[in-house]
Amino acid sequence: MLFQPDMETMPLGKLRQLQSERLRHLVAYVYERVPFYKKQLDEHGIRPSDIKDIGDLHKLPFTKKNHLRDNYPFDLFAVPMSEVIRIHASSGTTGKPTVVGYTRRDIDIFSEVVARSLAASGCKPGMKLQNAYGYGLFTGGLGLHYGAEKLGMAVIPVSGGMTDRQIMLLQDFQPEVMSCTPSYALTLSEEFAKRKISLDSINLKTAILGAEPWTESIRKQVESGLGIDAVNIYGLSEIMGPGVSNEDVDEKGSGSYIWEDHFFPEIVDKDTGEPLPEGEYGVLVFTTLTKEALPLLRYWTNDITNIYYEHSSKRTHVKMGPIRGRSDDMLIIRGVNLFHTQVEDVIQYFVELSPNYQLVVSREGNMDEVEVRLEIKDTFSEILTSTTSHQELRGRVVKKIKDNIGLTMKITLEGPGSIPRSEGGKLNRIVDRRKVY
Ligand code: DLL
Repeated sequence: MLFQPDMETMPLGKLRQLQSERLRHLVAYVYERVPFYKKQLDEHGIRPSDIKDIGDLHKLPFTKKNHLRDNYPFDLFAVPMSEVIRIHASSGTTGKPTVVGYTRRDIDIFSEVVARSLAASGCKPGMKLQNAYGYGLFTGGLGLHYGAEKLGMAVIPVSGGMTDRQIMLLQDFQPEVMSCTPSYALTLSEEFAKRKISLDSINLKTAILGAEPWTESIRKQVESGLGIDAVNIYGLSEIMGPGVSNEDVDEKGSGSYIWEDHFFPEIVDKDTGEPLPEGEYGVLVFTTLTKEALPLLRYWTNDITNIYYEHSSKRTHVKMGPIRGRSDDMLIIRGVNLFHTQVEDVIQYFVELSPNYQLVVSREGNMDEVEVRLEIKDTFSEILTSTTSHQELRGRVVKKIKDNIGLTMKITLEGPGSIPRSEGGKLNRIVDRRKVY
C-alpha cells in the first residue's frame, strides 16, 4: 500500500525540481542559522546562491560525526529551544552520544515517513503493532510508535527485551505486526521452537526489522521460525531515525526505497569522497531536505551500500541495497576487507548450523586472525561427538568461506545456545581482542 501516492510515485523530473527547490532553501537556511555551516561554506568559498539545483550538491562539504560531537549537545540546532519538541541521542560506544532535535514539523514528517514505511511493509489501519524497539533516547521506539499511530494502527508499546512478556502479548493481544531488531526476532523465533509454542497460537504476519545489518540468512530463519514476512527498515538518528528507507513487502530482497523527497542520498568513495555511479558500492551520504531543528548537508553515514533505480517498480524513488556494514566496523584482515555480514551470508548454505555466530579477531605476531564461532543446531548435535563428522563439516565451512570471501579463518563449532543472543537491542557480533583498553 502507498501512504502518500503523490510523493511516492512522483515522476523523476518533478521530484528533481522539488529536491532542487528544497536544497536551495536548505543551504540559505543553514547559512543564516547555524554558525558551523556559515563557517564551513565561507571556508570553502561557497555562497548559498552558488547552489542552484540538486546537481550542485557535490560542491558542498561533508558533515561528519565528529562535527556533531564537536558541537555537543545543541550547537548545530538551527532553531531556538522553544521550537524543539523532542530530543533523542544515539549511544556512542565511546564518549558522548550524538544528540538530535526535532521541531513539531520534523516530528510530523518523521511520523509520515515511518507511516509510509509501515504501509510499504504491508501494514494497514486497524492492524496492531507490537513495538519491541527500545523506548528512550534511541529513536526506534518512539519513531515506530508515532508512525504506526499516523497510519492508524493500534500500537502496543512494549519496548525491547522481556521475552516472556513479548510472547504472552503476541498470544493474548494477537498483533499482526511486530517491530524489533533482526537479532531479537531470531531470539524470539528460537524461543518459540524451544518452548514448543505452536505458531497457531499467534496471529503475526509481518516483522519490521532494522537498526543493525542483517542478511538473507537471518531473513530465512526468522520467516520460517515465526511464519511471517520479514521486511527491512533503515534509518539513523542524525538524519531522522527509522524510516529513512524501507522495503516493499512485495519486492522483498530487491532493496529498500529511500524517501528521497526528504532525504537525498549519494554514494561516495570511502577514501576520496568522490560521488560514485549508480549501482556502485561506497559510503552512503544524506542531505536532509526538509529538517528544521537539525538540518544536515551531505552527512557521512559510514554505512556501506549501493543505490539504484528500478524503473519497473511501484514507486519512483531510488532503492538502496542491504547495508554491508559500517566502514568504521570493517575489519581488514591480512589486507582483505571483511564485514561480518559476509560470514553471515555463508552460514545459510549449511543446514547443520544455527544462524548465530560471533567473530573473534586477534593478532598473532604481525598477523590478524579471525576465529568464527559457529553453533550446531540441536537436531544435528551428534556432529559434536563424532570427530569425523565434526572435521568434515569444519572443512566444508573453511572452504566455503575461503571461496566466497578469500580468507582462511579458524572455525570453532559449538553446542546449541553457546553464542550470545540479542536481548532486545543491537547485537555486536565482533569481539576484537586486538584492541588494548
Ligand atoms: O538504528 C534507527 C533505527 C531504529 C533504524 C529502528 C531502524 C529501526 P541509530 O541508533 O542512530 O538509529 O543507528 C543508525 O544503525 O547508520 C546503520 O549503521 C545501522 N542500521 C540502521 N538500520 C539498519 C538496517 C537507528 N536496516 C545505524 N540495516 C545506521 C543495516 C542498519 N544497518
